[in-house]
Amino acid sequence: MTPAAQPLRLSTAQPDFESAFQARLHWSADTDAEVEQRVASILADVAARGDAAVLEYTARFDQLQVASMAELELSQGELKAAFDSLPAPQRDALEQATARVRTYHEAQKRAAGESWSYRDADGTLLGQKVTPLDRVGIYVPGGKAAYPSSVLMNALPARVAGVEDIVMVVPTPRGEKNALVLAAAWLGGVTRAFCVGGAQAVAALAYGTATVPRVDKITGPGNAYVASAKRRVFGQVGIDMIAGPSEILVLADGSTPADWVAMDLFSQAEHDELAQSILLSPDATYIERVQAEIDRLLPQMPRAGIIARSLSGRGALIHTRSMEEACEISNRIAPEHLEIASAEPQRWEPLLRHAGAIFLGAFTSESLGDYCAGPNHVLPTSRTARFSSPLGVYDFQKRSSLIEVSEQGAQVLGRIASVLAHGEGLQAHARAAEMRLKP
Ligand code: HSO
Ligand code: ZN
Repeated sequence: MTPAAQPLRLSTAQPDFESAFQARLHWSADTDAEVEQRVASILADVAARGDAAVLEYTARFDQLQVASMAELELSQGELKAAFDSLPAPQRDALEQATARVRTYHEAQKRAAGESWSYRDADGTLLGQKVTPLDRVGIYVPGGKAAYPSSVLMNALPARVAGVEDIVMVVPTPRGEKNALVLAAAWLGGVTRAFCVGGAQAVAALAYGTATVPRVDKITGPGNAYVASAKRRVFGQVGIDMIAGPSEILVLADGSTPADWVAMDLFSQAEHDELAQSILLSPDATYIERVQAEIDRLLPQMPRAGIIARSLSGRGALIHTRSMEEACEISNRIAPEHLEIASAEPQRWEPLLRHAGAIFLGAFTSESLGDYCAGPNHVLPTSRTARFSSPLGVYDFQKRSSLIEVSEQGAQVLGRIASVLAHGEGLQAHARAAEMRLKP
């Protein structure tokens, strides 16, 4: 028997809307003290003993026992062989997704990732030089959350940014490799790959071992151990973000077929029992139709249990007074994925400010964005879209300021700097500026 999926029903007109709405949104990434302590000790151990510690943890947690780290490395030949072994439709789909995601990120680099400079009237040059990181690590989860699409979404922007070394780590319990993940690594331009996971993999990337090269930044999702390890190594290396459960919010004016919207709500719910799917609509009968489609479609879904628990535990169908009010509520939620299921998406898009990705119109299913439209599917979750952005080329670049002061410029800047340096009591600063003044 399929459990029922009953998202919370709310109406913005009900007197206790605000408290019920807040309670439903609440999600906390509370860290578990025991996880924290175990991760701290794994990190310290890998820092001290390197490969030997990584091998021991891999044997213990992944039941994968080998004599040396070299045996846990996947060669380029193995990655390519995995790609070649796929059925043609999977090979083609991965190649097409790769091409589209690469094209999108190339455009992103041209628009927002290039160096720039200008010259003052006195010939002083000021600007910013953009350079790629030298080496990055990509964490790829194993087991039920092993997503080849995520390998592409992490590796391709790094590649487009110009990162030379992309080191992938992937837990491989009992040595069972996922051919699609290895194939995506091959297409994504991963340069080295290791069958290692968990906090020990994050430690190996952050500190380096005799075999695993030390990286400058670690990206990619993982379980509570991986998230904790990423938080702890932050500062020694960069990290991308700590992702929470997936979210989708659909803003509907009633014009998109109700079964399409029901399935879009399922698509994020099936990721995780803690995923959040929300529908906002001013059309009460449409909300009833979506609930009816949820009931009709759910028994057909292999992951019905996860979907039902996600929708009943965290989902909501919210009746609003208008589309304008629905947009305001959406901004307060700042969802990871926002679908505008409307006949006039362009009318509402300008009202929507906080979302990881915005999908316009009935044909733009969120799932197309997860795989192949082009934009990145690594997006800010848990309301962080208020202040952060999708993973992009810019996450694999850094910026250096450029300053070339002309002799003439030094006369103007020298006087200003000298006054301010004396004010701060810093004589050497003042003298360095004054020495370049013409008498
Ligand atoms: N929706 C997920 C990404 C994903 N979906 C991977 C399918 N595969 C987080 O945005
Ligand atoms: Zn997804």
